[in-house]
Amino acid sequence: MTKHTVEEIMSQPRIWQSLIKHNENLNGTTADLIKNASDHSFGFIGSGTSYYLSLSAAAMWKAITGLPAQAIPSADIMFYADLYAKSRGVDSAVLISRSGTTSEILLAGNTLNKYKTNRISLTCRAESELSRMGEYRYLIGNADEKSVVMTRSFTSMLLQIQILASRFSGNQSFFDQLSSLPDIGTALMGKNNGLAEEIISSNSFTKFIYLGHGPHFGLASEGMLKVKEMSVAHSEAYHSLEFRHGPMSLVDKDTLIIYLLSDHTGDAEIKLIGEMNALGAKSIAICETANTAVSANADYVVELNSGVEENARLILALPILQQLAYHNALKKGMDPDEPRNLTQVVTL
Ligand code: F1P
Repeated sequence: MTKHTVEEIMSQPRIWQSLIKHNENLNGTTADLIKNASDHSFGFIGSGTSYYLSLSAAAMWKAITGLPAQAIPSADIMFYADLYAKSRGVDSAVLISRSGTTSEILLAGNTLNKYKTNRISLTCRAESELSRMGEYRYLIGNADEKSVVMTRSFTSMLLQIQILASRFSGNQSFFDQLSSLPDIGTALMGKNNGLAEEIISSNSFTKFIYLGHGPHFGLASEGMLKVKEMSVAHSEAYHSLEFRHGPMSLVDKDTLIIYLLSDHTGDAEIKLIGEMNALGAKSIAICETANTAVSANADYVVELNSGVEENARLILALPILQQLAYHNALKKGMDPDEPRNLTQVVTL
């Protein structure tokens, strides 16, 4: 069995560090983009993992820049372009794709070109069609993966968008907080080393539920996709309190619920942990710091202790989500590097 997936997961702080270093100074591309798009409404567009990345990116972008923003699945641009085109929606579109060759993102980019939308391409693969598309182009070559399943490409492309948000808003403090993530990530992965394996090996989960609000919903969706792709598990993602409105009927003793706790929901999400545990679920709470209520209710707690604001620390939650998926695959005798039914690139 190859080891691409685990190596790519573990390499994330190093890749983040090189990205931060590359962006230490405001580069010409970004300076020009800011000049032309400082009052634009933004669309963040992608497929699969890159769409889930867009969900978190759009929420973060609105909070940090104050500009309107929305996440759009690439195929929606193909079929409903007029809903999103310049006159009624996005002035600038960030086209996100690790491979840069996914059919839907390329079709979306070509469609938006007809509407004269300002296009910003973001990919991990040089020489890909997307890397040559758009009025502004960003390439994070060392975040690419050999694996089918995206891990470091997700966190690195999201970090690149966070860096852009700091430049758009002239918020050096936000950039400085982002700059601390590689060291914090390294420490976190060291501290939590073995935790995902312990959680998976000491339980027999058949259902995985990921919950989060605001910028955390995109992360929850990505965690859901990882365990599905790597281990063919039944997994679902919801905005946390939405789970009570019907989907909680699924909860039983074989259910693991992962809560990506927000700074904004007060006790509401913590109360939900207790309610779902009472139905038999086990719970992992991922939070900045665990208060007594979180510690009393959650079976497992992952404290980020980042010291940075909510929209700066988003990517820190990903390694544990990726490792849960990885170890669930190994427990089921599957090879995370060879996920069932999947290919690295989806072409129509
Ligand atoms: C998007 C994607 C991935 C999925 C698989 C196939 O790729 O759908 O989300 O895990 O790798 O491709 P991309 O457009 O970001 O290259």
